[in-house]
Amino acid sequence: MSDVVSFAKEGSIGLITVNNPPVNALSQAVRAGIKESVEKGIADPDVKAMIILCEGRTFIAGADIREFGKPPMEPHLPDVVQSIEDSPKPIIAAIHGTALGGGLEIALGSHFRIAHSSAKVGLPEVKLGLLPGAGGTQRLPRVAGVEAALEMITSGDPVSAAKAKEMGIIDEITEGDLKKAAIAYAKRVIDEQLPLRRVSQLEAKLDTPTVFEDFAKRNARKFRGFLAPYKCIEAVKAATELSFPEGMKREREIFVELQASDQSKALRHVFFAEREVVRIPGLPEDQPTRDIKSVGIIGAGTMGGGIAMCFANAGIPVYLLDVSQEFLDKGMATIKKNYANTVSKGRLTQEEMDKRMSLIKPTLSYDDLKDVDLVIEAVFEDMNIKKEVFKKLDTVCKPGAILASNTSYLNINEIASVTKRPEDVMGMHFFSPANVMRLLENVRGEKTSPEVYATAMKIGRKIGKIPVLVGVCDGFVGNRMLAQRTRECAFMLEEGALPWQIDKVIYDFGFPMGPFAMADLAGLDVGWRNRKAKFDQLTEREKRCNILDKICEMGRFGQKTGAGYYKYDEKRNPTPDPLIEELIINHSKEVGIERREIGDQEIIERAIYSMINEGAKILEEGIAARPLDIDIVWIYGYGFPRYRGGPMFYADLVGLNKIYEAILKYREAVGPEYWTPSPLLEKLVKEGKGFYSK
Ligand code: T1G
Repeated sequence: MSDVVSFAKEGSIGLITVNNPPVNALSQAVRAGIKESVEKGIADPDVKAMIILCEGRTFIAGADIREFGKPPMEPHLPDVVQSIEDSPKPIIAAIHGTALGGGLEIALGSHFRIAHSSAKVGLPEVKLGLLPGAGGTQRLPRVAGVEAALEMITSGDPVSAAKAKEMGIIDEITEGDLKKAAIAYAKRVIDEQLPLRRVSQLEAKLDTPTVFEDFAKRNARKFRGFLAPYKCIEAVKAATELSFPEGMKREREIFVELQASDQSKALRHVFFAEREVVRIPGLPEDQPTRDIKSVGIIGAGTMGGGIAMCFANAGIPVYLLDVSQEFLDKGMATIKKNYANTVSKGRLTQEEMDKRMSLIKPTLSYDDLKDVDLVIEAVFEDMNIKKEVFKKLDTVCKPGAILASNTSYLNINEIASVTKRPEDVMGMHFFSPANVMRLLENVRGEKTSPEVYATAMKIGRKIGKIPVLVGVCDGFVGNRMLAQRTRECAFMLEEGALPWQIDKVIYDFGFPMGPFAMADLAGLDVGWRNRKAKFDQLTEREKRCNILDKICEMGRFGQKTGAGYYKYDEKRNPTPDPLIEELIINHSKEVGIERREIGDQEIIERAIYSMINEGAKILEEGIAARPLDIDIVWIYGYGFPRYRGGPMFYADLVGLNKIYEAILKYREAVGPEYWTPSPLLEKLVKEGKGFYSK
C-alpha cells in the first residue's frame, strides 16, 4: 500500500484512509492507492463495506494542480472514480473540511456520502479555467438537478454540508466523530442491505427546455470573455442528452481542450502566485516577526476608517486618531454605516458588528498610542504633514513599534529620515475601499529591517489582504504602471479616440471597467490634484494634454458630481456625453493634432504594453522582486482579468518579441520619452525568453 493511502479493517468494514498533506490532493500515488485499496476490499471476503476518509484538516481537495501540464499518469481519476462506483460492495465517502473538485467527484462515485456538519463541498475547477474532469459534470446534475449543478460548477463556489444535503449531494450529516459516524452508517447499510446507489444510473432531468440558454444569458456579463463557464454549461448539457459513457467522453474532450488553453494556464499560474507572493525571496521561512496586538491609525478619513475596519474585522483593537472631534465623529459614522450595510445584507450579525465597533476607539490624543505595536498613518498626501505626524509618533510610540505610512506614492525613505527609528518605518499602501480591496503594497524603505517588513507581510495576511512587498519609487508598482496607461489613454483622446471607445476595449479585455469610467468613479479631482502636484515634472506634451483639467474646471468630478467624462442619471448609470466629445475635438484642434481613427488593437497595445514595459523596468530596478509580484498587484489592485494571468504572464502569452516590436513602433509614433524599451525586455527578447522562462 502506498504511504499516502492505507487500507485497514474494522470488523467487516474496510477503511481506505488518505494521508497526503497538506490538502490530500489526488496525486498519482493517491489515485493508485485508492484504486488498489478498493480492489483489495472487493477481493477480501470479510469486507462487507468500505469507507473512504482522510487524515489531516480536510477531505480530498481535488486533483494535484501541480501535475497539470505534465504528461498524465495512470490511473486516471475518472477511472478511479468509476472503479469506486462499479464496486459490488458499498463504499461510503466520509467528508470533513472541504471536498473539492476531484475530491467531490470521488465522493459522487461512492454509493453513500456522510459529512461533518462543518464540511463544505464544491467543484472549483472553473476557477482554474477547467471543468470537473472526473465525472462531476455528469454526476452532479444527476444527483442535484441541472440548475443547481450549473450554478455550482460555473461559480466554483462550495456549499455547506447542510445545503449539500438539501441538494441531495450528501446523505447524512454528523456533529460528532466523523469516523465513528461513518462506521455506524456503513453497518446500517450492511444490516439493512441498502441497495447500492450508483449516481451514473440516475437521469439528469431538464428543469425547463431552455435551462441552458437561459442560464448562459443570465450570466453573460459575469462570464464575459471567460471560456470555461461556457464549456461547463456544454458538458452539463451533454449529461441531459447523451448516455453516461458518451457524456463522460464529451467531458474528457472538453477538459483536455481547457487544460491546454491559455486561460487555464493563466489561472493555474495565479493560483500558485497568490500563495507564493507572501514568501519573500532571501528571507528564511522562520524569519522572526513582531506580535501585533494593537494598532493605531492616524486619520479618520475614508482610508483611515477602512484600514481601521480591516484590523477590527480580524479582532485586533484599534485606536483611530484625528485632529478634531468632528473628523472623528464623521469617520466613526462612516464605519458604522459600512458595517450596518453588511448586516443588512445578512453577511454580518448585529452582535458581530457591535463587537467590531467596540474594538475601534476614536481618540484625539497621541498618548493613547504609546503602547500600540503598529501605527498606520493615513493623513493627507502631503509630505510635510506626514513628516510632522512621524516626528510625533517617534516620540510617543514605544521602542519596537512599527510606524507605517499608507501613502500611495510619497517617498518612504524621506518620511523615515525624520525619525530615530528608520528601521521600523515602512509603507503599507492599502487600496480604496481599504476594507474591501484585498491588495496591500508593503513598501520596504532602504533602512526597513527584515523583521519589520516580514511582520507587515504576516499581519497583512492576518487581516485578509494579499500583501506584496515592493520598493520605494513614485507610485511603487501599481500606480507607477497605472500612470503609463493613464498617459497613453489621455494621448489617444487627443489623437482621435473617445473615452467610451477606449473604455469598451479595456472592459472587453476583461477589466471590471475602463480607465475613464474608473476615473469618474474614483473622482476626477484626485487625478487633477495629482497632475497639479507633479506639473513641473511633466513633459511639454503632457502639460498641453489637459483634457482632464478642462473637464474638472467645469466642476465635473465624475460620479460624485453627476458628470465627468460621462454624464450619470440618479442611479449613476453612465451615458457618453456629446459635450465631452465636443470638448475633446476642440482640444485636438487647439493643440494642433489632426484626429484619426484609432483601432482597438492600438488601444490594447498602448494601454497594456506600456504597463508591461514599465513592469520590466520595475523588475530591473528591484522595486518588485519577481514578475509574479507585479501580476498579483494588478489582479488584486486593479482588476486585471485573472484568466489572463496578470500583465507579465499575459506578456509571455502574447510573446515578448511582439511586445517589443510594438514598443519600437510607438517609440517612433509617440516619442522615446514615453516608449523606450526596458533593457531587461530587450535581453529576454534576444534570448527568446519570457518573464517566466526558467
Ligand atoms: N493541488 C496542489 N496543491 C494544492 C491544491 C491542489 N489541488 N490545493 C492546495 N494546494 C496547496 C497550496 O498551493 C498550498 O501550498 C497548500 O496546499 C495549502 O493551500 C479532475 C481537475 C483546499 C480550500 O481547486 O481551494 O480537482 O503554498 O494555502 O487556505 O475534476 O487550497 O503551502 O506550498 O490554499 O487552507 C480542484 C484548490 C483542483 C482546490 C485550502 N481543487 N485549493 O485552503 O490552504 S482541479 C481546487 C484550495 C480538479 C478534477 C479537477 C485551497 C483549500 P503551499 P492553501 P487553505
